[in-house]
Order: sequence, then structure tokens, then C-alpha cells
Amino acid sequence: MELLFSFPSFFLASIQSGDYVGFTFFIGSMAMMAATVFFFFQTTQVEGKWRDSMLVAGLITFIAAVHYFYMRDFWAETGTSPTEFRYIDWILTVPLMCVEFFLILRAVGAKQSLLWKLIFYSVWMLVAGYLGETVFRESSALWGAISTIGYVGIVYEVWFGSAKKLAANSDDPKLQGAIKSLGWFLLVGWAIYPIGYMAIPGGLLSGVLSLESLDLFYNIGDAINKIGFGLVIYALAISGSDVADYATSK
Ligand SMILES: *C/C=C(C)/C=C/C=C(C)/C=C/C1=C(C)CCCC1(C)C
Repeated sequence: MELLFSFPSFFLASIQSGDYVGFTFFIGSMAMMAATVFFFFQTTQVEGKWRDSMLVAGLITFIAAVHYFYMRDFWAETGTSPTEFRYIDWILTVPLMCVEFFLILRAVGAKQSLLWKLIFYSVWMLVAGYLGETVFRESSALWGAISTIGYVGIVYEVWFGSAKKLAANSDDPKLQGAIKSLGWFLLVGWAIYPIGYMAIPGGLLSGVLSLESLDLFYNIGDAINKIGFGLVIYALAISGSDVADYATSK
């Protein structure tokens, strides 16, 4: 009997009314899961040349969905930030988002160096952010600034650097449009994260934001960016863009 009564409560991560962060963890896990099903299903529907990109979009939301299940329970149990799960999720999914740029630009001549540059910037950004949230929390502002260098590097590559040039030379307005949309996600969508980060005590916005807002911003950012990225890829895949044919016809 003991077991019967305690068993269900083991699975029951509780959310109190008014726990908005808890809500967003829960909604986040469901949204990531639903998006994963959609993206995986679409890999079988889109033309062959877009399958890798759709698959990666699904992997991004899939990895996030699994982490959201853990993060949701961690939050429900402890009421504190699941920092480790968060950064493990990001260190896997953010480089995969860099892979998406490489995959859709591959047919117009993207070199692996573009991919490694983007991955280097993103690892830089995340390692510095993690250190600022954990080991060097008293100097989180300094580590946030160091992290921002990586962030700016990614934005630069896509808005002005090699990614932008490859798209411009492609003469394909659909591909150019997709890179432009992804660029806006980087510039506006990804800027949501540093706002949450600045809620850390001593941070630039700690006077106006409660520490809880950190996870609120991160959760909203994740839903917008991970699902949004996948939808841009999906829109490109069904747009009839013949960009990927260039590679094979060359
Ligand atoms: C799916 C997860 C994504 C797209 C995560 C993106 C995370 C960032 C853009 C984080 C950026 C940060 C800064 C630019 C400075 C402060 C520290 C971070 C790590 C929050």
C-alpha cells in the first residue's frame, strides 16, 4: 500500500498556480515534443535534398524536449535554475543550429570552415555564459561580456560575413530570404537570452528583474528560436527553391 500511494507522487511534478516559470517549462516540453513530431514527419515529405536539414531541425527540438522534461522536474522539485541541464542542452543544440546554416548553404559552396567558425563562436559564447552563471557568478557581468563576443561573431558571419556573401552570390531569392529570416532570429530571438542572464544578482538588470525571470526568458527564447529555426527551414524546403540542385548539376 505504501508503494501504491507514494508511487504516483513520484511522477507528479507539481506546479503551483502563479508559478509562471513552471508553466513555461511545461509548455516548453510539450511544444518541443510536438515540433519534433512535425519536423521528423516532414523529413519523409520534403524533397531529398532537404531531408538532412529537416532531420537536424527535428533533432534540435528533440534534444530540447528531453532536456525540458528533466528541467521541468528539476524546477518543480527545487524551485531553482536547472543550469547544468540548460547548458548541456545548449551545447548540443546551438552547434546543430550552426549546422543548419552549413547545410542550406552547402549547395552554393559553403566550406566547412564556415561551419567550424560558427561552432567555435557558439562554444565560446556558451562556455563563458556557463562560467558566469556558476563558478564566477559574482563577476557574471564580465563573463556575460566575454560571452557576447561569441554571440556578435555569429551575428556578424550571418549578416555580413561568409554566410551572407554565399547567399548573395546564389541568385536565389528563396535562399536569401531564409538566411535573412534566420539572421533576424539570431539578432532578435537570441538577444532574449542575455536579458534573462542579466537578472543574476549583480547583473545589469538585477534591479528590475527577479532571479526567476532568468528561466522565464530562457524558456521563451528556446521556444521561439528552436521551433522558429525549424519552421524557416521547412518553409525553404517547400518553397520550390532549386538551390540544392546547383551542387549536383555542377
Ligand atoms: C536553443 C538554444 C539557443 C538558441 C541558445 C542561445 C543562447 C544564447 C544566444 C546565449 C547568449 C548569452 C550571451 C550573449 C551573454 C550572456 C550569457 C548567455 C550565454 C546567456
